[in-house]
Amino acid sequence: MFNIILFGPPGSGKGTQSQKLIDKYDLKHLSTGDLLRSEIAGQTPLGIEAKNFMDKGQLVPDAVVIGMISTALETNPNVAGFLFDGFPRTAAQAEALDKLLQLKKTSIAVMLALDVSEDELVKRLLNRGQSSGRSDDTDEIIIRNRIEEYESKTKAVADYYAEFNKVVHLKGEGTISEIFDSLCAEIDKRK
Ligand code: B4P
Repeated sequence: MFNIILFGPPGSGKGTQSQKLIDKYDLKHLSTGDLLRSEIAGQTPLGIEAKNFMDKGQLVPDAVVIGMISTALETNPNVAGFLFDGFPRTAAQAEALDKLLQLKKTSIAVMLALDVSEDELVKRLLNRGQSSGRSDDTDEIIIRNRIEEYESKTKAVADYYAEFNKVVHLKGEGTISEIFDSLCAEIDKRK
């Protein structure tokens, strides 16, 4: 199996690039943001709990997202690999992911981290909010809160994988296809 983490702050292009990468490399896309939004749409107890956090721009509790990923790994036993998008977002999630992958006798090949300036992130998310109607994309205070959560809780996840020499930082500003090409170049070096 070939497993990748696509990493970066909210609005850095993880979701956008994931769609293109899964097509090219035939990977199973696991986006915790998408999984949570589908629980919210289905008005499940998990979705109702998660919505309270997401609407404030806060991270959803670790136990909730780790449980979702564990289920997703179990229900996809025969894939070529996973593309993790928006997960792990805390050190506890990173440790849990390593253990889950060990059980499957596999590991993370590389973490690709997209670097984007804060002004550009806010601009992109407000822009998406106008068309998507996503409640966490329409209010600049909530967007800034998400970026703060990233700075205080998520950024350290890159340090965790850096200890194993698994992190590559890439410029996340430029056209979508330029960024896609630089992601593919890093993946192709490792496949
Ligand atoms: P996510 O769904 O993961 O969303 P995101 O980080 O906001 O966005 P993403 O990075 O995928 O968006 P993209 O840049 O592609 O998380 C939402 C919430 O869910 C979190 O705040 C949290 O509450 C919760 N959550 C999710 N995972 C969790 C976890 N593991 N633990 C706890 N809580 C969790 O797109 C942004 C915009 O930029 C788009 O409009 C796109 O078109 C545009 N764009 C992309 N690339 C561009 C480029 N190169 N140039 C210009 N615009 C670009």
